[in-house]
Amino acid sequence: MIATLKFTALLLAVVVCRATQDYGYKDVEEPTLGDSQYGSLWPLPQKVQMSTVAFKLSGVSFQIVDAKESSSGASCSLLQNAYRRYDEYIFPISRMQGQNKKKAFASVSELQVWITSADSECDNYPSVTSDESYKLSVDSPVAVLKAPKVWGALRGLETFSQLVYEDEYGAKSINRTEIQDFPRFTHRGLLLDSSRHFLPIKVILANLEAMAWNKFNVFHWHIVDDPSFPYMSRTFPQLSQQGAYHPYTHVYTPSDVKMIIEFARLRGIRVVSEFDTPGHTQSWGKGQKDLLTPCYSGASPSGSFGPVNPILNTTYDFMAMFFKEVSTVFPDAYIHLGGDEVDFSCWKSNPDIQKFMAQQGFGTDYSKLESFYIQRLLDIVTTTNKGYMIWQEVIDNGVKLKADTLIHVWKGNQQQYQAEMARVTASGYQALLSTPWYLNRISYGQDWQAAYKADPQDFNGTDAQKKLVVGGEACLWGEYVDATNLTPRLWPRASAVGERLWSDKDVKDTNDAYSRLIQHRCRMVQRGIPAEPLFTGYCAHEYK
Ligand code: CP6
Repeated sequence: MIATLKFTALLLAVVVCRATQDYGYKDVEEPTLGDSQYGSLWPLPQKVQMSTVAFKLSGVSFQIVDAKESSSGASCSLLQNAYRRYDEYIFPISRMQGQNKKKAFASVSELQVWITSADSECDNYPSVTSDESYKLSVDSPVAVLKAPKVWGALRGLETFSQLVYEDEYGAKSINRTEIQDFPRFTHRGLLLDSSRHFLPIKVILANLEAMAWNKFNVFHWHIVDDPSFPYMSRTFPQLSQQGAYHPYTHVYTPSDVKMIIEFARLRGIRVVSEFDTPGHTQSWGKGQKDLLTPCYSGASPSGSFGPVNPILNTTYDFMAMFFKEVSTVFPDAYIHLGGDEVDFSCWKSNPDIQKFMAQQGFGTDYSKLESFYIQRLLDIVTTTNKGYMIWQEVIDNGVKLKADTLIHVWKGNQQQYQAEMARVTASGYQALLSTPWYLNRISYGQDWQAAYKADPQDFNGTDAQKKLVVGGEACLWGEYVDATNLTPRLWPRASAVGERLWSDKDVKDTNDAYSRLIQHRCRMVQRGIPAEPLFTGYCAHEYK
């Protein structure tokens, strides 16, 4: 391993000299590549004590088992499932590989998983308050993973698998280690957009898997938008029949959605759906007559449609029925209601809307009309007992929100988004940051570093304000992304966001991160996720 790194460092030195030429782009320097004392751990746990004493993981007999004191065991399929998964990550090819059957070395024969709290939450859905903490103690002859709930056990299993490495003979090894770990932020999300391009279920599942490796815990499913409506609604089947790219092949059926939610649950990931209104709704209009505002050209309708029509009672009747369904299909306590980028030009052109504006005393301030719509929508969703998330425009327009609303900040440059985080939290709302993590944007060079350096609590505000920051989300908008390029565009750049949201705020040494991330990326590739390279180099497993 060390020899490999030295060789890579040499290569690096050669390339760094060449990178001084001006190619017309602002290049980000490659960090110095050395060995991290933390091996390939990613994201870095809160507290790690790693010794140089190494044990063999006996390939013949090593197993992950329930500790006998554990409050959860054989009947918990979430755990049994996870044991099988991690066993396969640790021994992907053959359990016999490089093994000395006579046990000549000190070895670790078991990882005992001990759920310490009386209620393991095995059959629950993960939630905002789920306890993801765990303690991991690796010693010979057994390693012990202690967690109050299954959610911490899942995180700890991932960490354990990351501690395992191959010695020079290819035998699985692990060092004596003590880890205490918990997340810095409760909301560590990833947005995928299945409207601009339909995302096949297996792509979504593969990325949920990769999310778990990076300790993400929220899948923000931007499921419908202007171009297509792939969500198959039981109440309004015509929405996807008319609005999807294809009514049978490019839709998510109720059982597809169920499967995705269960796959995510087994990995401690919440699924928060977004049904964005009143803008971004062109595809809704195809299957739901009179939902969208007819735009006018002069005195007559132009034939095109704008945002949801906010002046009709039928609109709110529809929304009430639609969100009642959505609230039962998606078990999470939160729904994302969108509210971003509402284009006023169509509303302005429509004489009925103009009349309504006058009646309501809105003058010509169309943001008042938008707020009127959102206010009524929020009242509807409140009756379903869900909390909501909303894009920042809604609060920018002055809508009154429930105290537990989450404001999703996505706009502006660094100075602007930091001011917005300060504003949102000063108003007492919880905030979620995405602006620096638009991974759909690409550039030449190491842009993971900019993502890595951004910090959601980095703004001028009191401690109370900082506490209102629940985390952030990496976003992969789908205009230029489909099944062919989604995964490598996302990983390992999303991993940088994963560490920022999980690890301590003082974990920001980019050289150390670089060394761990290169190995973490190779591990993702080895586990079957085509994560793109960070720079020149190779993965040890490529030659096996
Ligand atoms: N779709 C929706 C989008 C975007 C937003 N909402 C978006 C805006 C700017 C960029 C990328 C995506 N495609 N519904 C903004 C929240 Cl750069």
